[in-house]
Amino acid sequence: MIRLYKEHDFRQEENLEGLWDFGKLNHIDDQPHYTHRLVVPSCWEENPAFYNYRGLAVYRKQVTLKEASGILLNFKGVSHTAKVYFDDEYLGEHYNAFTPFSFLKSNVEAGMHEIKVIVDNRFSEESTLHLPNDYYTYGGITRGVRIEYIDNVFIQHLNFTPSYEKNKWHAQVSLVLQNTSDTPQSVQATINIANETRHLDIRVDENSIQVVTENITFSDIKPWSMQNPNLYELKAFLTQNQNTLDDMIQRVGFRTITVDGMDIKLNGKKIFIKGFNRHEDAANFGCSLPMNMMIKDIELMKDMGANAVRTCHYPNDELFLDLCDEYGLLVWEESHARGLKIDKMLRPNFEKQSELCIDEMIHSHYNHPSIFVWGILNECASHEPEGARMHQKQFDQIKSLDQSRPVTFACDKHFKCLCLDMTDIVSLNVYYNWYHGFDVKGQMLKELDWVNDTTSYKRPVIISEFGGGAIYGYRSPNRVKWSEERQCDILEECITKFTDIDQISGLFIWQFCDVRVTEEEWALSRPRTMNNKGIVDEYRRPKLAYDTVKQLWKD
Ligand code: ADA
Repeated sequence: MIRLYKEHDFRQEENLEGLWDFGKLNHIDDQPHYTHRLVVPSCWEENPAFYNYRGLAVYRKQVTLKEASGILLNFKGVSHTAKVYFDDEYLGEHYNAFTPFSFLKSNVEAGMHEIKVIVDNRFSEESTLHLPNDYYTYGGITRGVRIEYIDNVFIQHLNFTPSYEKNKWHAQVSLVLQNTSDTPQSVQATINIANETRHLDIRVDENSIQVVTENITFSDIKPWSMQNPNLYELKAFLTQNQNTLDDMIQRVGFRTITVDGMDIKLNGKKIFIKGFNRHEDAANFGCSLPMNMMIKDIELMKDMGANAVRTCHYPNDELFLDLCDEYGLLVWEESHARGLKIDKMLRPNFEKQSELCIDEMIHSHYNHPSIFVWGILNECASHEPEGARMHQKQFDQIKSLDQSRPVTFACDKHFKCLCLDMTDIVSLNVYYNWYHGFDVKGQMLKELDWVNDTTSYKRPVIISEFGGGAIYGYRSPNRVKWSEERQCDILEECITKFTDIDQISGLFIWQFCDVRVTEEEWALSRPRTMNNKGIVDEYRRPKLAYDTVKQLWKD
């Protein structure tokens, strides 16, 4: 399953999940030799022949068109670089495992065709976001793939921006149309949501993209909230001379997220975030989690009393975001970056790879009501002038794409960061009593004094990471580090003390589950070559801290 709901009633699409031909490649120009059949979506590391394979590989799939048509080849995620061919015609390349991308091809004739994808998960100077790290870069076509059949004028995006003024719900609906023909096209668009319908006559110039927006005021709306995550279907369809050309459905929610003084407000009411940092990683699935695993994770987080999840450190699968919309779980979605020092941020590809990730993240995830904040650049060089320039540039890019959500980044450059004033919400990664021994409340109050001295106005603070490691099953009466007991002690003290501080508007525990890390650079500081700070292990087996968190957050 690619999405939780049907995005089209009219547009024909085919889900291409299933077994694809697969083979390792030693060089990009090698003739493919298909030795295996691998499931799409999945990680090749789940096949015993490729447990630790970091390299090039090729996938192949045949598709049959019943009639001539334009096509969109839609990939939800390929880890980490894809080169896509259609009948051996090179369509293009995409970098980054965590954002969706599409290739368009007009006038494809009826009959059998071949899709070939060369996948690369190697580390190199050119790969500035996927590098040896405290999480694993898997290999493969790790999220869903589908082929969509389009006419020469089709709907590229359908965006929904809710607002609430003068006791009424309003929304700006924007329709992005693309005309792939060499002649201007006049079409009629119909937009329907919550018993409101609008008709628009639109002319789209040849080979161009046209954006039209419509402002609608509503009566009798059920808002989206954590307790009542009410969703609506926003539908748009295109006709030309009474013939239907295309359609698109987006599931949306009426809610507002605002920052007011030191408070984060959902629909005008102050909220306190109780969240987990969650990598997309599980035993037997790698980063390619099926829907039942996603639901299990959400149920476990909610069982512990959480109301939020941070997609550390990259955009998540749209299916997971659909589930968060339905379950009323708030999401801090983050563009892809973790722990980059200034030399890594100064690599030639860094800024364009980051910019593309942000662009694709916001264009594809804009409509999810569960996303309450956009995050960037986790623990990067925010204390360096050049690093600060790049933080500002990325925040400016986000604000140009979305003025409806606050922005933040998880900072670990304590007492020396240059970027806190660029945020709407300050977020701090602190590992009190794991990496450093501190008087938890005293140290946090000291840090907040520094935060308030270096920012132009007082704003909400989120503790975006805190916690400690525990090896599942390691119990010790002396409560030493790596015992489950010590993890409980650290979490109990931090949750209790941080919650007691008025300016702190939320907490994200590091982390929900144990995850695989790269052996390079990380194995010696990560027992099992895993990050073991999970509250559950990679099999979702709860550690002692599960009940500690549940008592504090749920009970
Ligand atoms: C950092 C980082 C996380 C993880 C964590 C840890 O805060 O943001 O990705 O590496 O430390 O486990 O030490």
